[in-house]
Amino acid sequence: MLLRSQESNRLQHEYSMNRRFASSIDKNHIGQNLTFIGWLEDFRDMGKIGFISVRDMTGNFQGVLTGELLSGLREIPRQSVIVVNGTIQDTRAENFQVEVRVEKVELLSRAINPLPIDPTGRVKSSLDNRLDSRALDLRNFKISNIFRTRSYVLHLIRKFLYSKMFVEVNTPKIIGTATEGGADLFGFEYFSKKAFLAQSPQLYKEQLTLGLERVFEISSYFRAEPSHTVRHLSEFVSVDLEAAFLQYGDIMDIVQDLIISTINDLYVHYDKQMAYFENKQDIMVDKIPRITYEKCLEDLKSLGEKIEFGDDLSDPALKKLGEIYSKFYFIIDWPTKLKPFYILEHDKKSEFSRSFDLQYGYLEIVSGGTREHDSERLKNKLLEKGLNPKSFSDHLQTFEWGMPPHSGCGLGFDRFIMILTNSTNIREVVLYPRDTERLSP
Ligand code: AMO
Repeated sequence: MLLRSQESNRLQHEYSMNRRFASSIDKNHIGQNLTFIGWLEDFRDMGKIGFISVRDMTGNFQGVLTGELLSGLREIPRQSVIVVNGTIQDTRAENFQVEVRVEKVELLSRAINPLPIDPTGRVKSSLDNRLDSRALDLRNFKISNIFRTRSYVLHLIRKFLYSKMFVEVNTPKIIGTATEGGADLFGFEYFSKKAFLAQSPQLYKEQLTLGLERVFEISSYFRAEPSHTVRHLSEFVSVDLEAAFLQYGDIMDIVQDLIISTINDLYVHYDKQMAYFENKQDIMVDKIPRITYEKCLEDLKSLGEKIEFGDDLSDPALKKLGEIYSKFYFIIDWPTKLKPFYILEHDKKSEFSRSFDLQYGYLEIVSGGTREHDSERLKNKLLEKGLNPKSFSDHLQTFEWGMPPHSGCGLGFDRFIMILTNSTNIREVVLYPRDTERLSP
C-alpha cells in the first residue's frame, strides 16, 4: 500500500522510534518484519518485479517489490524520503547479505525531479555546482564521510589536548585591534566604532596562559586575503594552543604526538571510513623530522632554486621541498624578520627566531613558536613592525601581571582534514566555504 505524505506524517514518530538502520540487518534477521526510513536512491523496474536501493545514514539496503507496490513506486521521484516495511529474506545480490521483501511503502517527503545535482555521483557535477547544493551533496556517502571524519577528528583533538592538561577556551571574534598585522582584516561598523573579525586568537590565548597555563581554542577565523588557491579561504578553522613554561620544541613534540595519535586512532577505530580515502601509506608516520630554514635553503640550492637568506619560501620552492620531504616535516628557526612581532628570537643569533611551521609536502599545516614575554621588548617589536603600541595597550598591560614564558601554535584544521581525507581542494572539506567569490549558500 502506498500512502501520501499527509497520511503518513501521523506515523512518522512511531517509525522513527522503531526504525532499523540499513547497516544493522544481516542473516540473523531473516524472517523478521522490520521498518526502515531513508532516501530512494535507485529503482530498477523489471516489469513484474522491481528492486529499490534505499539509503540512510549508515548505508544502503535493497528492497524487492511486486504487484501494486511497483506501480506506486513509479510515481516516486528518486531521492524522496520513504518508509519501507517488509520481511527480511536471503538475497542473490552481491553487495548485500540480505534484502527486504517490501510489504508497505509510504512517501514521507517528495524530492523534485530533476535535482540540481546527482547525489549518487553517477552524473558528475563540478565542485561549484556541488557547493551550490551542498546539503544535497552530502547525500553522497563519500562526501558525507569527509564530514564524519572531520567531526571525529575534532573529538580526537579535544581528547588528546585534555590528556595534556589543556583547557578549551572561547575568545571574542569581534575585536578592536588586529592580532596578526593589519592588512588582511575584515573591518565593519560596530555601534559607531570600528571593529574587525578576528584573524586568530593570538593575543587572547597568550594572555590566558597567565591564569590557565595551558589553553586551546577551536574556532573559525577570518582573513581578507584575496587569495585564489586551493588552500586558502576567507573563513577557516584553526586549532590554537598556548602553554606557559613550554618552549617551541615542546610544542613541536605536542603537535607531532597529536598528528601521529590522530592518524593511528583513525586507522584503528575508523578504518572502514578511512579506506575510502586511499592514503594510508602517505600519512602514517612515527616521527616528524625537524629541518632548519637554513638547511631548506641548501636543499633548494642543490635543486637549482636559489633563495636569499631572509626571503620567504615561495610556492615553487615549497613544491620542490615537498619532493624531498614528501610527508610531514617541520621547518624550524625561520629568519626573525619573516615572523610576527610576538615571536621570540634566539639569544645569540637574533636573526633566527624560535619558530616552526609544520609542512605536509608543500602545504603549511601549523605555524608556531616561543613568544616574547617581556613587555618592553614586545613594544619595540611592535614599533619595528610598524605597529602602534597604543593600539595594543590592553594586551601589553597583561605582560606586567606576571606573564609566564610561553609558546604555542595554530593548526589549520581544514588543511589537516584535506590531508587526512586525501582532498586536493580545501573547499571539498568545508561545508559552506567562503572565498573571494563565494558568499552563499
Ligand atoms: P598562521 O597565520 O600561519 O599563524 O595560521 C596558522 C595556520 O592556519 C592555517 N591558515 C589558513 N587556512 C586556510 N585559509 C587561510 N586563509 C589560512 N590562513 C592560515 C594554516 C596556518 O599554518 N597566530 C599564528 C599561530 C601561532 O603562532 O600560534 C597564526 O595565525 O594551516
